[in-house]
Amino acid sequence: MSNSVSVANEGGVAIVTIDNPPVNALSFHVREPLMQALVALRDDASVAAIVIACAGRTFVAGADITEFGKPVQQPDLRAIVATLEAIAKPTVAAIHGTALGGGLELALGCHFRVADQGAKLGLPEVKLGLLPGGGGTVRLPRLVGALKAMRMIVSGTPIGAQEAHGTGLVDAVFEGDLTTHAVNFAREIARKGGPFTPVRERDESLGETDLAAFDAEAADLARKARGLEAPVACAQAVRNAVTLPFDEALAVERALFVKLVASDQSRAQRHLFFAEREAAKLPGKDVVKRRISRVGVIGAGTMGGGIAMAFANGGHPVTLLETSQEALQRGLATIEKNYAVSVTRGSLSEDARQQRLGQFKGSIDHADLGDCDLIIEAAFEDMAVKKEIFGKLDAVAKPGAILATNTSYLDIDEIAASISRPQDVLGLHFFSPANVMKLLEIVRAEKTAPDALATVVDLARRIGKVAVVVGVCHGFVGNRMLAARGSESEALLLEGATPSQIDKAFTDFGWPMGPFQMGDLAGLDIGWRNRKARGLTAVIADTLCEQGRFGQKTGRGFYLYENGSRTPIPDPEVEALIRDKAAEKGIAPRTIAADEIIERTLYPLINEGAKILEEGIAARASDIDVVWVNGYGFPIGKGGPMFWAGLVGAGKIIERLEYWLELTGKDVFKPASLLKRMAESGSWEAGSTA
Ligand code: T1G
Repeated sequence: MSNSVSVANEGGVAIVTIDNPPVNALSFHVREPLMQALVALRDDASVAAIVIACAGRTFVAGADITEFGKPVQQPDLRAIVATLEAIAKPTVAAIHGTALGGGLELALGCHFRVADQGAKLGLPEVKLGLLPGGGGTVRLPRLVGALKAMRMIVSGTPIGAQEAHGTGLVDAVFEGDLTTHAVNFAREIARKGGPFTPVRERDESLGETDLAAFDAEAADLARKARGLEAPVACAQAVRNAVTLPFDEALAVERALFVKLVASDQSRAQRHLFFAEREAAKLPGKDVVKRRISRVGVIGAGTMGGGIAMAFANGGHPVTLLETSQEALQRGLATIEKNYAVSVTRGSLSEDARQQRLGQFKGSIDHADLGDCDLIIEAAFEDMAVKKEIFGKLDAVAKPGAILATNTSYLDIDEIAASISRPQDVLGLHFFSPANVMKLLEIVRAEKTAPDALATVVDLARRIGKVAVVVGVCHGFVGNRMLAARGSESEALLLEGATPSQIDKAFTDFGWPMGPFQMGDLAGLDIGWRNRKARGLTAVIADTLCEQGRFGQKTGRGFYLYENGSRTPIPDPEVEALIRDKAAEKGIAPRTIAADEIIERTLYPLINEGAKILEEGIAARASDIDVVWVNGYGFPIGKGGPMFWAGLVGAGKIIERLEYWLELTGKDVFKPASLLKRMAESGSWEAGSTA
């Protein structure tokens, strides 16, 4: 056989083992010997049954995503599944780890599937801007029903082995040596004798499909897709499984797959898949990481409480420190309430709630942080306060403890220089709510030790965060670019655009919400405090804050929010205020098109990203995309600001930036030199040649 596929024979039951680390992707060097093995075993009269298993940590986790966009090498997955499904003798997939995408489709080509109790099964292609292209949209509904299949395929969320057994996706769940169980299962099936019905012929449940309910749910999912094509195609393909003959539905699935795999949206989402993994890779050789068990968090407010929950949720004991018992109890009460809400919603079991609450220890004495391996301060955003805290940590923290600040803006080199152990200092910039938002900007200060950095990058992944290592500058990567994106917001208002028009231009682009809705959600007072600290002004937002209009939390901001509702209602008072301020500045209002709004907000965003790359604050353009998709909701179908710049064309962006520079004279429109090099070379790699 080959290194990637081997065959053993146990008393007439053939075991085909796929071995393609790390996730047994169905690369060509797996597919070719796998097809040869299946054909040989099909024709081998001494073989009574066939088990397909995988070596390593998981069953096949999908097609090889790196092969997409390249010429398909035969046999492709569809040919393998067709051959497998036509085998008359019983075939059994032995599933452990994660059977995902093409892996589950391979298993659906078998008569039977058995799973380890810890296994997960799913069709996550939608997350890559695709749909299952190996028959999953037509076979899965035949086992679990059309509605369940649509939900699984449109969400891309895998299900556990027990649930899969309950829905008929797997035929047995085992504990212990899965392959032995699978061989015994296959032998028993062969002994009982056939015929063995392939999944393609098991369409008894499809007739019960309530198409009206299916269509209603599919329409709702399409609305939530916010312009993404794959979710809509997934639902359509599953519907075809109900309404069309098998082979016709399969042909439509293939046509949809071919269209999607060539689309910009899928290229963007595949870019993000690899970008997230690339972002966690540090230059240089591997270093020994420090051991992190107990985590100390200073500050039990919104950020500190969320950060504490993020670590408790990741299984770490947490010491939560506040300046007073009253503040500490308030913080702990908020944490308890948050967990209680999760239990009520059904997203957390009562046992898990108790277990997580048991991780917390409260204190108002810094000395109690002496046994912490990592301490994160989430105190008031003021340099003097941060330095005072780090001074105390320098005295009480154990040697080798990592000392992190959650600051959003402040100079971490300055904080590190104020204590005796700058090598242990770095930034962990969480995004609110810290127990929910995936992004974690890990700020590498000038003197941060490599092992400290590697330790927190690994720790981030283990607590379910998407880590991006960034350098020290005002606002690091995300917030610095956010300032550039917002630099024209007030000018656009004063020139005639309303908050609703600007926000609609953003949501039509694919953002979950526009800048003014986002400001009202986060609280306008945060930006107001930052501007005052830096001697900056924003005439509209400042005036709103002076009137106590901080956004949702005060029921009024750029919009009105009635009776605690989160639905923004345009406020004529705000629009009148904007008109008055414009008149004071002698600005005559005009109609502003959505394209202009996008140019004057997102092109400065990209330009600032180019400057950040030039300065080495971010190591890769794809790191910037990971920040913006995971921290700010940049539409995944556009791949992040830097990937999207490639779709728009750097040359066009430069031309428009220069137009607005000429008109406004503002620095945000001055094209970065790397943006110009991108226009020439087509690559963000500094100094790259085409
Ligand atoms: N193809 C190629 N490489 C892959 C891969 C894949 N399918 N999955 C993972 N890798 C690489 C990944 O880039 C990383 O590389 C290493 O494996 C470890 O991954 C026809 C069209 C399985 C849950 O979408 O969800 O089948 O960084 O860091 O955290 O219908 O990998 O080490 O160089 O993520 O333990 C459908 C994608 C494909 C599953 C494991 N399948 N993978 O998570 O490890 S499309 C998927 C995952 C398809 C068919 C369709 C996760 C994982 P490197 P990792 P992990």
